[in-house]
Amino acid sequence: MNGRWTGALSAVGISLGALLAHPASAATVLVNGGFEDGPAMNASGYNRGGLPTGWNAVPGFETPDIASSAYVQTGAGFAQLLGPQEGDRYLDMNGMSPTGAISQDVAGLVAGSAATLTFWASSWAQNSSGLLTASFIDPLTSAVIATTTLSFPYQPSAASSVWTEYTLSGLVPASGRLRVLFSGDSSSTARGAPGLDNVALMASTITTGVPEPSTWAMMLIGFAGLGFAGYRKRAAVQPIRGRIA
Ligand SMILES: [Ca+2]
Repeated sequence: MNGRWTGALSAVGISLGALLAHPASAATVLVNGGFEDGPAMNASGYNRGGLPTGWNAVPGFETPDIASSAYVQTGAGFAQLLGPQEGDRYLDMNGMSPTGAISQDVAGLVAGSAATLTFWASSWAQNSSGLLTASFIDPLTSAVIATTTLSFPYQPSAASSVWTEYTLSGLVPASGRLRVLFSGDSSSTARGAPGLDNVALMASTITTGVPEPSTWAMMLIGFAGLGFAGYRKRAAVQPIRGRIA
């Protein structure tokens, strides 16, 4: 196969590859990052032991609570607790006893691309100090790709508890999958782990389906190159036949 054919076929190959799978721009890929969807709240305005939609409980840990703004607003006895950072609900990482951990797996990401997790957390007023660990895990190998542990000091009142945004960055492993894991402080039984809300994962996703106009243009250029290479080959052969005749 001569160079022209190789080049033309390469162009077509790239185009077909782009047709089957091409990376899109970075997108938010987590489900229910604001913890707004999940089991119904009880009469006191919270859910204990139920999982938010899209999230998994991590074996070995208790399921965290879902707390809502109603919980905070249920009379003066709850005024020391924490309101949501976003929407009507957030997650109480204290869990039932003594702590909790949740995770969500995401697939179809571009291997080697950068992923950025953002989330908001805050101390619970009048609880003890506590820890929150956020991690990226490769679901296939269980390797820890990136992790950060945050400390939340004791706060005397709800007014002194402030939601703060945090970031975790890492590279998508060869599997194209990421597990986002949050775990509370397991060393304390004094309900010290913080509230968690408004979690988002920005990552490049591999998309399939109808190609974009630019992809069609690449394919047409590739096929045109293939036809042109065939024409040049026939044109180059013709004079040789002439001499033989
Ligand atoms: Ca929320």
